[in-house]
Amino acid sequence: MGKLIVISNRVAVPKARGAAGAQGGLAGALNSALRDHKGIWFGWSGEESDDEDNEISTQSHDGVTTATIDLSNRDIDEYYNGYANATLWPLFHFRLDLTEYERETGKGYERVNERFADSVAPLIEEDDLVWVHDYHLIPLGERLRSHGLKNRIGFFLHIPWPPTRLFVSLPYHERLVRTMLQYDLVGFQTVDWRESFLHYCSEELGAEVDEETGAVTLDGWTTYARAYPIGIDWDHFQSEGETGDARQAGQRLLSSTRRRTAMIGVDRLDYSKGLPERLDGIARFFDQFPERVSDLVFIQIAPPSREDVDSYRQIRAELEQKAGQINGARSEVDMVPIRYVNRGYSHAELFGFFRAAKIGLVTPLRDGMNLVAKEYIAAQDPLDPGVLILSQFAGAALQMPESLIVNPHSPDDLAYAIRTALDMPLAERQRRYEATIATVRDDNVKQWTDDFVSDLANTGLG
Ligand code: ADQ
Repeated sequence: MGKLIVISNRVAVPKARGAAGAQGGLAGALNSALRDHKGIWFGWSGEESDDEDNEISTQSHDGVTTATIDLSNRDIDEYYNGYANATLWPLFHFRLDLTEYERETGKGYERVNERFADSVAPLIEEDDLVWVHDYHLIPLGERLRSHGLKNRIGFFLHIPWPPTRLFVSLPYHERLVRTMLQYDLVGFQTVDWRESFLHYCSEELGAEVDEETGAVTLDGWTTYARAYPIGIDWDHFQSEGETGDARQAGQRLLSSTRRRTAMIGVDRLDYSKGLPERLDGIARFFDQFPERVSDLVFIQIAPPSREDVDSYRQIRAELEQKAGQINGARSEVDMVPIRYVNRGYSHAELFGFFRAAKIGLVTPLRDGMNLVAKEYIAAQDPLDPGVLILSQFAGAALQMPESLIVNPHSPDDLAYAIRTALDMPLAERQRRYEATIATVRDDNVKQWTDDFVSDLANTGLG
């Protein structure tokens, strides 16, 4: 087998020699797979440049080469903020109300995918395996084939796949899915998203579909669709948890809550994460159980993201208003019930916060997987574990059914789950924790990378 070529919208470029080893999560796992295969990671640098003939910039560290290109202002606007994040992201998270359909951004998306293909194709050699990531780059495999590439090419979708009836609202939906059928292997987070994809292929494209093996055959070419649930970087996260930073963060949180139970939420500020609905559930809890207001402090950590997209600015304003209203009505001179923090923290600090918080609240309206749910469980003390309240609409719910599963749209459901978690006896907390920890530990991101890459290497071509 040749090299592994990973292609994603953004690339985590190691800043210094050895830095790749210190990365956690997806970047760390991909870097370790790339090191094993002497690979190349290609994508957008995150920089803007209007220089017409801007070139690939490459760096090599520890056997991994990163290769990046800059994008023009127009490319960023149409491809990234436009088609990827104002069309595909909301549609794939079932939010037709927020989905924008603009011809120009669709063209920009195709243009940037073509540009990615033009730039990366010369770096790919005959036996290399190519692994494309996520919704920004769905048509890239087909573009690479048009450059004559006969390599094994795989694609992994990190977000949900919508039901056929929603998906057909996308202009040129057939064209987009036909490009996916030029890959050898297409991976989804869960069997549910895979099933929706297979349904679309058979109903809308008339492809021959084998539900058992995931084989989709159209025009004489076979693509395999399979589920590969992503996990956390267990070893890295545990070692971060043993640092002084983690302990200090946990102590800082505990000493500030003064015997109240800390409940925590950690999410990118994104409407798919169900943050206003979460605050509605907490407000309902305070209304229904007024005698318990003094038992609880809720900490929501939510760093802003994608602020150039309208719907993201709106969700931020809505959240600030809701948190302000609840706190205005419920605060005492020495205590506010909701702490809302708009910044990021290191994984060590998050570990400390998760361990100190006896309830974890992960309630997306729709989520491909949700790694925060797994990180929360990974950080718990086995002798005195906290309780995870988890949305039935996160991919993670399929793997973690022993969490307190809730409907995030129902404030009553959330309020009831919070009360159940607050009162849950130690024996039941331990039973639920024991039932969940093995999947969080064993189905980790390293295993996920190995599974996908080995399946891709062993998939029949076409
Ligand atoms: P995201 O939507 O970004 O990922 P998630 O899976 O929860 O969602 O991953 C977020 C990561 O960012 C976690 O590792 C978390 O610790 C970190 N993070 C969040 N808030 C943070 C903060 N304030 N400070 C520091 N770190 C923070 C997409 C899909 C998911 C899918 C992942 C991986 O939407 O469904 O699980 O990709 O495939």
